[in-house]
Amino acid sequence: MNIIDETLEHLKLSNCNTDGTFFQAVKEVLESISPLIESDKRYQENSIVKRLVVPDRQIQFQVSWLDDNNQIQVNNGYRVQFNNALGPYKGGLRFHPSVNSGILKFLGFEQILKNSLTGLSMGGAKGGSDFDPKGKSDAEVMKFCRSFMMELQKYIGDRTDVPAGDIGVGAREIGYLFGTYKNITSKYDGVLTGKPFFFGGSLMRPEATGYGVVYFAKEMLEIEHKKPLLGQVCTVSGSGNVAIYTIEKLRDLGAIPVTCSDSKGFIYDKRGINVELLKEIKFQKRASLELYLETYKSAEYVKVEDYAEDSHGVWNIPCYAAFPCATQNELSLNDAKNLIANGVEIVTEGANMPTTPEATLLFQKEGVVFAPAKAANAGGVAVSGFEMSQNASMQRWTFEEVDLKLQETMRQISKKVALTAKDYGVERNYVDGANIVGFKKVADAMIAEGI
Ligand code: NDP
Ligand code: 2IT
Repeated sequence: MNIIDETLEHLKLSNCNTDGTFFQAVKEVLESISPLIESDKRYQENSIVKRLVVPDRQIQFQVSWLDDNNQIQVNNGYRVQFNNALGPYKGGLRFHPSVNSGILKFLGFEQILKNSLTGLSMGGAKGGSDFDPKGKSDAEVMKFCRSFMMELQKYIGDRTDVPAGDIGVGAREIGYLFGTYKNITSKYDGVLTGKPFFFGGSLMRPEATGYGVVYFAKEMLEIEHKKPLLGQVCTVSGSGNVAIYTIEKLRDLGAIPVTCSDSKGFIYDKRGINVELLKEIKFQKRASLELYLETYKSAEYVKVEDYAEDSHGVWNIPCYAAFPCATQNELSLNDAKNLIANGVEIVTEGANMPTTPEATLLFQKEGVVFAPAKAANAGGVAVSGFEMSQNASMQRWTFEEVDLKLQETMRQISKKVALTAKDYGVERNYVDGANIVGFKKVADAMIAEGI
């Protein structure tokens, strides 16, 4: 048995759910890096693969808080500190009812390689809670965040572990979490990124993931000698932070993003989504997308209940470029078939692992350019890295400075990924390219640092 099969077997025996997202993420990475493991014995001699798939530590804690009716509510809180070979643990916090330790292990594992790809000094981590911010008052969100941070603050620090946002955690939550950390520790340091600008955040961090996704797609289209985004119809799923700024940048570059979605349904607006209205609905009103129809009666709204089986409505809309930006496994094999039948040329992942393994394989087999999340959405954490630099040096960079650095980061990642795929005999397989580049740097650091 080779080391890859041995590691996967070992995970199965250690009660890892083989149908879960963590196993899915690990399997993909290990399959990608097998040529590297075969060609360089150091990785086997140092048991790097076995060590990489086990988190350094997982913290689980109780989060009790008082709701607006003075009833005690109880949630689970987590932080998975996966690997710090390249720098302090770094990665977002997700507040969503579906959160459990398996999902956070998948996200933390992906984060190690993503952060490595940015070229910055950041290890990989993820955390969060099964708390659902939806429908809660600001006071309830604040009380939850205070209780969550009471425990989390024991394990984080600007040189130890630096959390940020993810699903359900935006500027409001980061503000409350930062305030609590500051109250408890009396420290005003860069312990969280994604802070609002006026108290230490980086300009462009809110936009960074979505903008970076579009910059990455642009680079990949150039590498592949395909038509640019200008004038092209694009489909986007999700309507949160990543989706909204993906739509905004697509519009700025002259593309026509025609869809967005949430957990209840999707909007199809042939003239292009009005991003200002979308921001108002989602950021200010925190309402359902159906509200879009009140302003644009000619747009279409399809409810989740009306989607065909094993299909997500957005992916039935013909497009040149598709951008899944909502959540994991939201683009199925059926969706991939529909997109291909409708002529899609490029799929760029904004969310983490939104495409199922079967759908990914089909895109690659059919020659669709497939830009994987850990490369394509690395712009968010890269600008988090820039925020850490600014906090540490007490400097503020301008929007233009951050934007230029972000564009350069996405360019460098796309080049490295494409070149590496070629060097390892898997030209155009950007999944393998990204996994090999990301892994190699972490693995070399782990060897150099010893056990
Ligand atoms: P938000 O909370 O801002 O938005 C999430 C969006 O996805 C919402 O439209 C939400 O709909 C939808 N969604 C979430 N869960 C589900 C679900 N189970 N089924 C259907 N729709 C769902 O999160 P972000 O935009 O920050 O994150 C989106 C994705 O991007 C995630 O995969 C995240 O890990 C990834 N990511 C985020 C980064 C960041 O900087 N924020 C950086 C890199 C990746 P609804 O409002 O109805 O719940
Ligand atoms: O998945 C991700 O890269 C994020 N949620 C952003 C993490 C960060 O630390 O900015």
